[in-house]
Amino acid sequence: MNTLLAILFVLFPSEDKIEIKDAWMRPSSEKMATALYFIIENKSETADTLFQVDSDLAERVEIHETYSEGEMMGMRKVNFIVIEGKSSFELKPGAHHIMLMKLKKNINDGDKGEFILHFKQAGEINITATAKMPK
Ligand SMILES: [Cu+2]
Repeated sequence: MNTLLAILFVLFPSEDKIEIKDAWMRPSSEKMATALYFIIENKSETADTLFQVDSDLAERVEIHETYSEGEMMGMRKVNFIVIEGKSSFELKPGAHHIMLMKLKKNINDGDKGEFILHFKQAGEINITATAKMPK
């Protein structure tokens, strides 16, 4: 057995504290914007924070929330999302989402995209999202 690997397993148990489910994004076109959605499940006792998302698909990636003030509906950038311990948080249309701006290429129905999610506790998590039309 690889000794380094054995040491790493002792230091970092492979038990997943954060699980990402149902990652999907809206089809869109080059130079336009689109949104990425997923469910974050925090299995640990302690809260974790999503503070950055990286992608090669877009020139800019931001964490957004949707807000309404009186008659006004809009969305704006937030710096992070906190997921309390033993709970889940859903990014979905009309709520929090990951905004992909200035797409580098078309995203067609069925296309797959790779993303790196950065959490304060869980570190980097790689996910794959599939493009599909919202229901
Ligand atoms: Cu947005």
